[in-house]
Amino acid sequence: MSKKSTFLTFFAKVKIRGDALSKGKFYITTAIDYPSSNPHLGHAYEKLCADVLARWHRLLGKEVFFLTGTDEHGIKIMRAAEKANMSPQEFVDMQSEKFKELCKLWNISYDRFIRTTEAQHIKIAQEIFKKIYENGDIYLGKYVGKYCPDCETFYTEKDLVNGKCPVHNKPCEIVSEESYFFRLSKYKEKILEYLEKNELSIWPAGKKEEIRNRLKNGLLDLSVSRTSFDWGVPVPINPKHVQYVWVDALINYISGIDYPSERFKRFWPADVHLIGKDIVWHHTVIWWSLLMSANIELPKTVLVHGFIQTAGGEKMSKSKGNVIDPIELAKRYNVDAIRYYLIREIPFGEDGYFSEEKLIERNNTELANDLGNLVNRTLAMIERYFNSTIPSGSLDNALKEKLRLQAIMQHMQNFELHLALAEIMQFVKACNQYINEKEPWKKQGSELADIIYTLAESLRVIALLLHPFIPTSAERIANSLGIKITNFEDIFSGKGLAGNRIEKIGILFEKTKR
Ligand code: ME8
Repeated sequence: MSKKSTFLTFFAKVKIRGDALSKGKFYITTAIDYPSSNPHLGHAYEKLCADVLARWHRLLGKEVFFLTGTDEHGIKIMRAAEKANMSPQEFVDMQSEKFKELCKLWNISYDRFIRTTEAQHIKIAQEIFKKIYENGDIYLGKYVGKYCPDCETFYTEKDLVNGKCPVHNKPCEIVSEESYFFRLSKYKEKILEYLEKNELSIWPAGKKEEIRNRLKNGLLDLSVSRTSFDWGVPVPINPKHVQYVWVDALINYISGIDYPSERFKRFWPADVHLIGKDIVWHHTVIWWSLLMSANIELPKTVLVHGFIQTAGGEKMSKSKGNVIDPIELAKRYNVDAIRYYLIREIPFGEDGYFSEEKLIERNNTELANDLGNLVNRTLAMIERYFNSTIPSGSLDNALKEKLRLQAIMQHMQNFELHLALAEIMQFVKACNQYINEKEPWKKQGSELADIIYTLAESLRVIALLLHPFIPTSAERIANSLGIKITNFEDIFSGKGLAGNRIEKIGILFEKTKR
């Protein structure tokens, strides 16, 4: 068997639920953020997790569409604009740029950034509303009840905690106005049935249980229009009303892929709607019912990440004013180090704390020491012993076996991003240990060539596997070996690295102090 095919053969053994490497599409969305104030770390974290998944599926060879954006209507935005002495449109134009800047700085590889004030979105939001109305699921009534403007959500007395919004711990406003209602109650049984039938409809399973229990307490029809302000999508059947901002916002997931065009047909249903734990109800009960009413297929998975809290354990949120500015953070630290830290530190699906000390610690030990040293030692040896050209050699089986590719694939498939990353870094450690044990500086001839070739090929696999997590650094490693990162198949079926000239890349991760 030729050397170049050894990793490929190994890779070919990896079969995850039969479809890991299948071609096909992967459509992933994040929540669209309220630009009523500046982006916070929770927004950045969500985009980061989606980016890791999007990049991973590109590596698998899938056609990926990654949608993110801003949710620009509603009373919360209107009030924020008033406070800033601007028109709502001027205000969201300014604010949405900050979310785009966040994406740029954090290297978020979205395919489309949607804004709900775009004409195309408004048109589609109106079409869907009309379709649901024509299907007999919308009727005119009067809403009298409690509303939290911070989460733009209606609450019943039962939902409140000590009479206050359960998310923001603030008193709700009393709303009493003519409103269109959506027959949400009609879909209760169908939603329960969908939850039963589809294993991955909501992940993690605990969140699914929460929705099931809440549903069992009953389901009321939903007020889907407002008349007391006008910053929203006009209701097509009665322009005195604007659409409830959540109905308008949820429709972004289909307007973002140009419903009902060819692109929509290609990518819908969404494979993953990635969201935070406070909006699971909206993305399951409300969204699924709207889709069912409009005769549109349901998304495959609503994937729920945890919340990032401040060191004191408080939930971080704009309305609480305890936010960490992810734009400022990205200017102070290597973005790959921030990305690495967040994914490695917080078990995906659980809440986690952000601590600058821990960020620095992981940067200095795992990235600068473990990964940086492996890259620098390997490149330095290729330069010194082989005049900067990767030698040909045989791969060391013992080291190769330490790459638990199957476990990594399985973790990614199970949304255990933190475990996948931990596994990859175990292999990095194993490579460093390999150098220490083999002592290449004491070897010569083919023995030395085998060690160096093994290290170069291992670095190539490491660069590829780390690419979704730390894309800039992974590309630097790949460039140093004279290769480009495309996808697994290309890399594993491409020719071996022997004969490639290396480029030294300097320090991959600087050690930092606070
Ligand atoms: O809810 N940690 O917008 P949003 C992690 N516009 N994630 C957090 C977080 C934290 N501390 N705080 C918020 C909205 N998030 C709506 C969504 S989608 C059709 C409309 C997450 O700006 C939150 O859970 O309040 C949500 O997924 C996203 O950030 C946007 O929150």
